[in-house]
Amino acid sequence: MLELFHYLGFPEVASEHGQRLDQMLSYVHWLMLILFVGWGTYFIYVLFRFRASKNPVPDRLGVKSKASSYAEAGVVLAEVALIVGFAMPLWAERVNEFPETKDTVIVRVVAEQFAWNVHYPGPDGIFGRTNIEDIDLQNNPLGLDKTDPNAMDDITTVNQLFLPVDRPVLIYLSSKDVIHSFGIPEMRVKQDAIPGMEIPLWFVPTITSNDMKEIVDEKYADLRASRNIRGKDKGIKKFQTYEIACAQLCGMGHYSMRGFVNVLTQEEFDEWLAKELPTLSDDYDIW
Ligand SMILES: [Cu+2]
Repeated sequence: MLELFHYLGFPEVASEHGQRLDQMLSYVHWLMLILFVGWGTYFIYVLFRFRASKNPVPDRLGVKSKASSYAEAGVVLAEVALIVGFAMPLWAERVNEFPETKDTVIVRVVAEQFAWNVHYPGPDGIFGRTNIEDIDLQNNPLGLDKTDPNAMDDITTVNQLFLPVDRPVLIYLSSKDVIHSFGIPEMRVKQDAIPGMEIPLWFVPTITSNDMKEIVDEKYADLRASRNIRGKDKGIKKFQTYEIACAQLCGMGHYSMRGFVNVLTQEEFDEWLAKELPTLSDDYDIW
């Protein structure tokens, strides 16, 4: 079933919980397929079996067999098993069991029309204060208060989220204006960003952007070759890096509200951090 999903364009999975979520999705689709075929066959049988030409007089007693009750009970049991056994534990883990370990990467993401502002707390692990009055769309979209000592080592980026692989990521998501939705298809993550609320979400990326590029290139090489008519890759997009897609229609520029998630190895991530940090302390006004 999962192979079929992928053939139909389902994105690759690149997070820890994503694997289990896909597995559950596959079970749901198996159940739906069985129901579709089962009920469809039964419907056609009934149309034939009780056709008017052979049954001119209605039978007022109806069906006496218990078979359909058993079938329905079976369906209910299967659905309860899916909800209680798979869906609820998975969801509970997403909303109750936030990572609290030391190696958790904590980031704030603030959506606005039409960009994703990313805020890292820096080495001190404390987010600098932000004020509405300090917001300057060009130079300080987050309104970071530059007089706050905790803000000295903070890193901010626009539309670029850098994450190390295999470490839990905890994102505090909010919005400056309207409702947006933070979606990374490969991470199986999607969460509305709501003004006035700070909503936590978490996941563990398991494949770096570079590795994913290789996986996707390899996987789609044949498909691309077969569809490559007159030099155009028909409908097959090349993977560059993971993307944050805004999944709520949030205004005229919604289509352009695209961010990038760079999943790096720990060394690459440290390099990136080291590169960002001195710039901030040397020239504090670059924001
Ligand atoms: Cu949006």
